[in-house]
Amino acid sequence: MRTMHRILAALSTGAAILAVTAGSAHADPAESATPLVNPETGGRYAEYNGEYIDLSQGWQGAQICVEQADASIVCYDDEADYRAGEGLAADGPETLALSDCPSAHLCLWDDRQYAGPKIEFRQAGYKDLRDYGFAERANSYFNNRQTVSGLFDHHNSNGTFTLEAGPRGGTRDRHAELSLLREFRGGDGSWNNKIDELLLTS
Ligand SMILES: [Ca+2]
Ligand SMILES: [Ca+2]
Repeated sequence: MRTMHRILAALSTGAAILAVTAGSAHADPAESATPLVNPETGGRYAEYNGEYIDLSQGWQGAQICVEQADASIVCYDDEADYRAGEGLAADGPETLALSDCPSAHLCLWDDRQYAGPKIEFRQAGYKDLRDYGFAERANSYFNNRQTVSGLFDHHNSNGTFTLEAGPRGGTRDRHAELSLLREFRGGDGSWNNKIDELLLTS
C-alpha cells in the first residue's frame, strides 16, 4: 500500500480522496446477482451476449464495456446495442465524441479522439485495468464526473507516473485534450497506451 499512499498524497485534493480505500466501492458479491471477480485470475467478469466473460483474458469481440451501479460489468458489440442496453438515446452518425461518455462516468477509449473500444467506470475506488483487460490500451479519456480521478502508469522502468484527470469544468479539466498522445508523461514520452490503473474519487 505504500505506493498507493504516495499516489494519494500526489493527488493532493484532500479528504475526498483520502476517504477512498481499495476495494471499498465493491458491491458485496452476496448481494449481487452477477459474479464480480474470477478467483483464479483476479479478472473481472462481464456479462456479454448472455454469458460471462473474464475481461482479463480478453474482450472476446466486445467493443464497449460499462461498469454498472452495482459494480458488475456489461459489455456490448456495438454502439447501438450499448445505447439500447444502457437506456441512452439513439445517437446520430457522428458517434466518436466526448458526448459518448455519460455524466458521472470516467471513460477510456483504445484509440485517439474517442474512438475504438471503450470502457466506462462509475464506482469510486481503484481499478487495476489488467483485471478489466484494458491495461496499456487507452489513447483517449474523459473524466465526466464531479471529482478528480487519477490515472496511473506503473509498469515501466521509471516507477509510477500519475496524471490527474480533473472533473469537467474544474481547474484540471483535461476533457478538451484530443488524445493522450498530447499529454506528456515524463520519462520516455506520452501517456499513449500506458495507463495501468485508475482511482475514481467519490
Ligand atoms: Ca490503444
Ligand atoms: Ca504502464
